[in-house]
Amino acid sequence: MKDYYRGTGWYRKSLSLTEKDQGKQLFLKFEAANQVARVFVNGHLVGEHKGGYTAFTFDITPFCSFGKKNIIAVEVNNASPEVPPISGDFTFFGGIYRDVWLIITPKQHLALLNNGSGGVFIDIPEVSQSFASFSVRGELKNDASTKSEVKLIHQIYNPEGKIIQRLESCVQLAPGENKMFKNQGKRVMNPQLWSPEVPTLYTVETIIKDAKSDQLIDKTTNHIGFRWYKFDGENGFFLNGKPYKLRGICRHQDQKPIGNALSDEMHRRDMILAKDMGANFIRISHYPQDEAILEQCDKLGILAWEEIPIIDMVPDSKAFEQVCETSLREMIRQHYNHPAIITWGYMNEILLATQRKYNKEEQAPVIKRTIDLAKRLEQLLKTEDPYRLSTIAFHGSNAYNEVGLSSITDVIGWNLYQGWYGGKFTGLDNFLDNQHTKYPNHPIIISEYGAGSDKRIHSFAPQCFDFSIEYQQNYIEYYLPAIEQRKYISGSTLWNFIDFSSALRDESMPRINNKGVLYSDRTPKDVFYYYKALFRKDTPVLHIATRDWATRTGIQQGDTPVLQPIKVYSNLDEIELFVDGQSLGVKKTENYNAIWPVPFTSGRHYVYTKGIYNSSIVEDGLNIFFQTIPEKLNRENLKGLELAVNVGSNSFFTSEESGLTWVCDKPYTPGSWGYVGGEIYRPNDYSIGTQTQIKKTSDNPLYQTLRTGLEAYRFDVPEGEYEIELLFADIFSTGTKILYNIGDSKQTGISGNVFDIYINNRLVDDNVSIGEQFGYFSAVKKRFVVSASKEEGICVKLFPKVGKAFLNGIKLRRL
Ligand code: GCB
Ligand code: CA
Repeated sequence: MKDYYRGTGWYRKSLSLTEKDQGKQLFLKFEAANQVARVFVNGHLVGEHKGGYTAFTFDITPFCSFGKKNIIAVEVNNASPEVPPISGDFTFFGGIYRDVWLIITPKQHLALLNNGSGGVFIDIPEVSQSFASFSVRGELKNDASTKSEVKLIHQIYNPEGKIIQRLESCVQLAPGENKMFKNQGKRVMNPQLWSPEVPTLYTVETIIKDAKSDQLIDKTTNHIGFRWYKFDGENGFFLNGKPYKLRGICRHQDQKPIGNALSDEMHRRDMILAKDMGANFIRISHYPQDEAILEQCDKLGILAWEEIPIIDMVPDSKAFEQVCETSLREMIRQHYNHPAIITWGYMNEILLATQRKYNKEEQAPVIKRTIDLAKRLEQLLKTEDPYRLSTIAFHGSNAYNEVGLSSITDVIGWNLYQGWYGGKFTGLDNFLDNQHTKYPNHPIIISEYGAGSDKRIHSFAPQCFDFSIEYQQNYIEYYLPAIEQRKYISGSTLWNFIDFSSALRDESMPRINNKGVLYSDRTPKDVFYYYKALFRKDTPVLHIATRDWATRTGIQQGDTPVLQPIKVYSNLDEIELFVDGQSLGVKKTENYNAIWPVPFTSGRHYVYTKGIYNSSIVEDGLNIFFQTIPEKLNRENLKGLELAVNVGSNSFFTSEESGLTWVCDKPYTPGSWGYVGGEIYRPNDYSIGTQTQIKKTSDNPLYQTLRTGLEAYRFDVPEGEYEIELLFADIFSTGTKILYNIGDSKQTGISGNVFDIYINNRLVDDNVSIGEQFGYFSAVKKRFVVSASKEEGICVKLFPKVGKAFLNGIKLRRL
């Protein structure tokens, strides 16, 4: 829902504690609750936490009763103006959505109240081929009313599981004392390095024992990795001393229809998919995510950038800035030990809303507080973690350089959408080369690039913002080589790995941002295999790129088979394609694909491809179900035909509900069918139709395009009885023409178009005013039974009375 619930929700749980638990210390750890949580035990407020994406821990011991039931109540609110983000292109699902732990420790224990962290931090100030140095720090807490003496032990295991070091010390703890420790390890000589190719992990076990009895009291385990890296403005990224391209993804944490409440295995599955695609880098966007993600990145070898969600604009609120600082500290402490993380981030497109909302003068104070906050966060980040770098993501505006934001962090991320939110693909090259010439020392990551796609939409003339699968492929096939070619670009993270929930978005799939290369259910789109072909050299990739369009329709001239291109993504040099057993020839791949024009007739066809990798055969095959639509209409080919046309569009649209395909529009020629007069409705020069949701239909894209100023729609059919269905939605509007402007619902209909409808010169409907009569942005179908005449078949004429006539779709069926 666009207007989803933002407010308070309550959770309640009873917890039975026995006498045995008395004398222990009890903690509740919430891995996350969005956005503000207040925790009560037996009616007492234990604590409050602000921030929806980081963990927090409370000591509940003083509020518990032993030998009976305890009531834990949690109030969570997802409507706080103090908690970042205040806006953003994703749904702020509320509530407790990650795991909650009850942790029971003895009175002496490793401190657990340090910003939701595990409490033990392993610093690795130096790593090289020859040695790595490290130390372990943390705090010990004595919650008893008596003093105590404990042994603190750290055992370091090598990747083979052998103890290579043991650090032991004795610690005296006064009653109630919280004591810091920092233990320096010995150098690890010739460390086995961690890398995406070989993600080698060492283990650090931290143990406390009673000094006298030697009994185990508390224990925690951390995994660490030894690697070093740098970003260079001229030469890009380096890992363990070698140039290394960061090939990455951005990932949101939701999955339809469960929102944010993914299980750990679902998080881990996403990282397995990323690894399978060949990614070696992830931008954990736009907020800290589940521990399971980081754990999996360490294990699989995926470098990571993790960030806190300060998005669009910094509001004038001290409380907000306070939460930003807390969230940054929590994120860093909670994920400090993960070798996967190389950079921390804290802002995304922070001048975007500022620029849109305010004029130049009004912007000054907003920009000032943004820069002040960025500087404070940068300092905090470096204090918290002197060994990692900082990154910030900008949208494609030079303002970030002008106001000085680009010189605050170590690395700059550019979110670039040339050829999507306006402009042309080549705008990407121009922007980047220009930036690099002007600021050659700025290390650059392309922190976002992407295009939406909807598997119901296909086109042989794909164009910007048509949401066709083919346009997304073209976009990505252009961007990725452009990024790969430039040595100075450290890497990129595509937007987005998976289609995700964005409540305010309309477009072709309302409530979904469909720029994913996987659908929300994690099925890969075909373009996933383009990435895989380009990213992976260690395995053969051969994929017929038409799983997204295996049920096809085509307009057929006479009896000649319909030629339609079939693309294969592959990292092999040469591949061959077969259709129904016939070879269509061997082709060399170019930019990891090859395309064949394939002749189709109605029915099922088996498409098969093969190639050779390391002297063994690699193959792929699938069935394509093809339906022809006659170009010329005669008595025979009309039988059983439902001729449906997506008027005002170059795209085929297949309804998910009925399975019917609405073919792309075409001009009328004698003997055939098509439109007469008018033009495709374009609100601006780079997109078509409207992006606003159409009510009363699930076939949004069909109604989102139309032909305006249309004079007639003709079908040269033989005599007989037919059913004609006309589809309308009045999508003309005032208001913004900016494409990336989600949440702006102020679009209002303006049309005032009034027209009469004639079919074969008979008035069938008069003074039709779609918007006025049926509501703007609302789907309407009008169906008529008509007799075709010998002279003109069927001719639907639209006569404007006020403004212009228009039509969004039309369907013909012989009765
Ligand atoms: C962006 C934002 C991201 C959006 C994306 C989009 O620049 O950083 O949050 O989801 O564009 O799809 O428009
Ligand atoms: Ca249409």
